[in-house]
Amino acid sequence: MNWRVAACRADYRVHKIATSTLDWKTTREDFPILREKAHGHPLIYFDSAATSQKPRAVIEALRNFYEHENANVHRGLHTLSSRATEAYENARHRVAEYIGAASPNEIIFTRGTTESINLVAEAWGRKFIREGDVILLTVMEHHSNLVPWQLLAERTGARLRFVPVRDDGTLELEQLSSLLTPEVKLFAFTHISNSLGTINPVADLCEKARAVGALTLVDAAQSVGHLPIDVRELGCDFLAFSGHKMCGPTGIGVLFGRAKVLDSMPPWQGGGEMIVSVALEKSAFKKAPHLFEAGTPNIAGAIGLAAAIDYIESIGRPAIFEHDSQLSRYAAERLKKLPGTRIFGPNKERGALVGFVMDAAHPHDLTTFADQYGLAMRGGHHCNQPLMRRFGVSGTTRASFYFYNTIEEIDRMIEILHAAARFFS
Ligand code: 7TS
Repeated sequence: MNWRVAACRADYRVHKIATSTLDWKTTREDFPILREKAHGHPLIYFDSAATSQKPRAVIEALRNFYEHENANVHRGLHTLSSRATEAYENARHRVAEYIGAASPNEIIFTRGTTESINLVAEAWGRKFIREGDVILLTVMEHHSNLVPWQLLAERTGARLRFVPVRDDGTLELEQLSSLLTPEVKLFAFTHISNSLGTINPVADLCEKARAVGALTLVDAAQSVGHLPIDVRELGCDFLAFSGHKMCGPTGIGVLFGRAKVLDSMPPWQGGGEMIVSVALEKSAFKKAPHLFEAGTPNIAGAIGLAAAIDYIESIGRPAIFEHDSQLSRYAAERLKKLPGTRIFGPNKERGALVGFVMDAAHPHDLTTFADQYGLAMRGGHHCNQPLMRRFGVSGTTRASFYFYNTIEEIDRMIEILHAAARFFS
């Protein structure tokens, strides 16, 4: 099976890629912030699931834009405006290539995953969802793939259904045949869980949804910077992600929508940029993607995101995936052996993170303790309150990784956690 297909399927064999030929230590030097200290200790940044760090190439792209190209887009006839417009539209092309979209017109720039999902719930949902319709979700969704659907359901009388999660952190897929009935109009689910690390079989789920006539929305916030994604191989109708979790700036994200679906949708926000002509009582609108980008967009953000894509592709997503997987498997193995520690998520393949709880301390106390030693993790519910409830905990401590992290940093984390266990008990 080719790598890209493997990345889309449940069958996640870790392909033997010569990661040893990549010099990860040199790659690390591309990230100036990793030289910072916290409380006098070298920083160990294990919070990339919240936001990744930024390589110099992205920082330079932002600086270059503001120093040489800054102007508004799509409106001025002067030199800088042409430069800015060209750079912004090139960024759209770059994103389309990166996720295998058929056309740049399928790429809408948003503020991030949250805004992308809200756009679908508001624009698509308002037109196509009626009382009695069903939106199918899973119990492992981030609040941003939950709350917009709750709001839509309240407004329209639609119902929400949920695919349950097994004890091992995978979805109860055997329930799908009874959940995916013809009333289901949309199945929205995450590619990789931000608390469990579970990698869902996206292509299979999309195929099953299509069989009952439901559209699909994939929340790719935790996957798009870590492994190859091709929306046509996945067969999804929408895909949402954020730039800041994949080496890009904050405040920029993407909604991919299949052209036919976008063309069927009314606008969401109204304003400049999305119109062809405006009279006092009525307006005529542009087509997608501009229809969904009212107002001045995050121009620098889009250009920074394109630089992040170039940077990630210069390393290669298969290599990144393998490196991340090695880190998370190693961390899971070592954490399992820590006395009084429970880890969450699947045993075999997992995304670049491990969530755990230690009997000795509450996740907030543990995370605060770790920070004293320069170790940045996240403690809490990770915007997954229903999932935490499912596992009978109020929160977890989460160590999340990216290709700039090392095995030595995980060894240091384990030492710090031993010290925490001694301190708290
Ligand atoms: N979906 C998933 C799976 C996520 O992990 C996140 C952010 C979002 C959606 C929302 O992304 P945003 O960029 O629009 O905020 N997750 C996390 C996290 O796990 N810790 O901090 C943010």
